[in-house]
Amino acid sequence: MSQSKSPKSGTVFQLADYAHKNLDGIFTYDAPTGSLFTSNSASFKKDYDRAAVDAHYNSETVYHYYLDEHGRNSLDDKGMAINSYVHYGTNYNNAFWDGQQMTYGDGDGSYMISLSAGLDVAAHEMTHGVTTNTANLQYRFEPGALNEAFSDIFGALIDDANWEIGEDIMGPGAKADGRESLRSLSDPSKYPVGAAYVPYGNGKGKYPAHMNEFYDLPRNLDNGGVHINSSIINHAAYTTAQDIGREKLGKIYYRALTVYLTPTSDFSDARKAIIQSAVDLYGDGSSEAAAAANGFNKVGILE
Ligand code: ASN
Ligand code: ZN
Repeated sequence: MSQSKSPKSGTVFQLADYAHKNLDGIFTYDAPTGSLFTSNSASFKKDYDRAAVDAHYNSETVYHYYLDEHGRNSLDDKGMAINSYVHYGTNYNNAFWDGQQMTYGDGDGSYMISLSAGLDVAAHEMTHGVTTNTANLQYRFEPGALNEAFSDIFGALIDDANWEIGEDIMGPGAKADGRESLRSLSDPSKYPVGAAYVPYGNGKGKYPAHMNEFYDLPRNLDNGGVHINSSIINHAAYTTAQDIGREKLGKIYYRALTVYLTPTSDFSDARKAIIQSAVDLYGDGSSEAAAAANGFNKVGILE
């Protein structure tokens, strides 16, 4: 937060943070006006401030994770500003990275509440920024599902209380329907996919946890299932973490994303990249390399 004198109303507080060395800053904006979030009081206590404070705080946490765990200075590793827009649209049940910045909806209050309240949501969107600047996985079919999976996996590593995505942003209506989170890495198939996707799967209509449940979707449905088939990779990562823990999982997957994967990498390429990353970091024949392979074996990606 920074403070400045305004000629009209005395002191104005802004969600603008210049305190991090070699970082251009962390900024949070009001989407309807496009201007930096401001308040006349340092506490930002108004209801309308809540979403902005959450986005600001969560993006700093994600920035610190990448810096402290991976030595990465912001999304581009060159200290680019971290910009977030809140209060986007009306009853908007989503958040997105648009290639340059994060945007969060308020939710409709029933299915979802303000999306910036989720640390895993912020981490998911910001990881899209890391991916754009590294592997740059194409956002369709298997490369797109990998892109989505890396966002979910780092979302779950950074918001490390559980292996669920979105548990803090589900609204009362969703919860009444048994939807406690958006996706689960530990048990993807506990949730149904949208009705439009069902005919392209095995008929059960659940998120897939194995290649034998892969959804063969056309490009015009979720870019060929990027948010659906990602669950197969999510579950591989979860399985590996059960063997070696979250920290080593993060090291291995970060190396694969930033060193080996390319825009057209598919699931088979991901298996190779992730096992190779484990070998690089922990050695050939290490238990970490075995755990990396075991995760992919579990979900039926065998070569
Ligand atoms: N929240 C979604 C995502 O980050 C929005 C989208 O589909 N682009 O993947
Ligand atoms: Zn995403």
